[in-house]
Amino acid sequence: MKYSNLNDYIIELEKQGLLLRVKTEVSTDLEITEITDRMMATDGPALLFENVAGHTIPVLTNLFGSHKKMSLALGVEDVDQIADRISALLDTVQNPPKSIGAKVKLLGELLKIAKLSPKTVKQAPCQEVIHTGEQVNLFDLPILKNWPLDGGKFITLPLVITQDPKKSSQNYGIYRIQVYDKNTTGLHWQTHKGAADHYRNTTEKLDVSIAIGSDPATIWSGSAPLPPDVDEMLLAGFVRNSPVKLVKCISNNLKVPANSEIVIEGYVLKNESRIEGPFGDHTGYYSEAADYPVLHVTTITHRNNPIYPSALVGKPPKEDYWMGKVTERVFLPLIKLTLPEVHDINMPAEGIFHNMLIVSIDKRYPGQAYKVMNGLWGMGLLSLTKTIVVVDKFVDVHNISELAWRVLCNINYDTDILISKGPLDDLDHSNPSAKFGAKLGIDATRKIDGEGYTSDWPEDVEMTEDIKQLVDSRWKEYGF
Ligand SMILES: Cc1cc2nc3c(=O)[nH]c(=O)nc-3n(C[C@H](O)[C@H](O)[C@H](O)COP(=O)(O)O)c2cc1C
Ligand SMILES: [Mn+2]
Repeated sequence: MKYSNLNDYIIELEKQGLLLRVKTEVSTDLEITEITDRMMATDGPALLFENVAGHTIPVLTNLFGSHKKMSLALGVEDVDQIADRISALLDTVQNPPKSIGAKVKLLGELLKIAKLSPKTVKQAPCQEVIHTGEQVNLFDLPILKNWPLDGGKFITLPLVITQDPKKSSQNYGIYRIQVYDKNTTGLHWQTHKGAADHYRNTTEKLDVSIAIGSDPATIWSGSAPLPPDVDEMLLAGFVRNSPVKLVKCISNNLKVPANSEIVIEGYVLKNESRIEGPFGDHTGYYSEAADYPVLHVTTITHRNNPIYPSALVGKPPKEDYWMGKVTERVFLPLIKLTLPEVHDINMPAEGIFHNMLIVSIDKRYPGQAYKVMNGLWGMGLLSLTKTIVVVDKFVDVHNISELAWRVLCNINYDTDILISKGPLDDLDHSNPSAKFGAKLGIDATRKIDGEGYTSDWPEDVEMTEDIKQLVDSRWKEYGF
């Protein structure tokens, strides 16, 4: 395990020259956003604002704002290493070994996973200071107003914890929180998210706890779209290589990461809602104000000297892009379990995740591109994807120039387009009947027998290997 808490990560960032401490007094009202936005745009360091007007708690921003920081945050050279560990594990489970020695090794691997399950502890740093009842005041926290037309102050990096009333498993999701007054907030869990499902299953009252600031793997795991009832803390434990320690909350029975900086405990009532938003969202537009459940805060606990982390979203790419890129890499091996022909995927920044997914496939039979589109549209939060573009395995999905060339050449608008239907992301503002609507699938693969293509598919323009070798060997002779 690389980091036992957020401060360990700050120390590492500083060691790597990836953190700046800002000692000048700054305001939580737009100023920190503008400074952070400029730093993020130039691939700058994380920022620790130590002198926040009206507050004693420092604010940490841009903690995840690049591929390099995300790798450092998850304790690896490159985030692909985590995907490789998942692939290796799936491989051993899918192809159980025959020899006794290898079987013992597999058992060892599985036991290691069991050891990475979250553990409950009795005492926790996040409960060093406890505020209950009249002492609860959300305005003590240096919560930012991010963009000029925002409806108020928003907590943008909270780990929101709920439990399905019908089950024992907890869900962890990052859903922004708007502060209404000193002890009530909005809770922006969107229709298709884990907590929204728990709320739908609630008859009267649902307990909610919110952990702010933990070790980076634990924070990130809240953004991972795991299937319902798969514990985000097991994923965090796997990434950290060490189990997450949880502690029971003071005023409800939920468990929160013990190493959190700040914890907000409370409950929501069924059938109580209030206007939440507008908010300068990760789409680059303000998301519309709409009704969301109201959190009644019962208790706030924190460390002796807490740090308040905040994520900046807005016109892409922002911090959510880098967090989501890790998810894209980590989930690729899991997508391949169901759709083995998938070679690679890319969710480009401009597509803000739900608007575009580009997928390359090893195509073997007619119509396979449509199988893959339909498969993806049936898979968890990928069901919200508005546009899916399918290309052949040899196309580099991360090279948008190559991709545009291939797609524009290959596509026949009469035959290669599928307009389908399904759920849409709550943040999609293009469709008047939000949350449900049209999707576009583009089959830009090479057409084969059985797909109604009657000519021979043209060859790529390429030089022969022998001429390349000849020119290689004579290169000096040409006198360049
Ligand atoms: C910085 C950041 C902010 C986010 N804000 C929200 C939000 O306000 N509402 C929401 O539903 N999802 C939000 N998400 C996306 C969810 O965290 C993500 O969909 C995750 O899978 C939710 O967990 P769940 O699958 O357990 O519901 C945000 C993600 C990030 C990285
Ligand atoms: Mn979940």
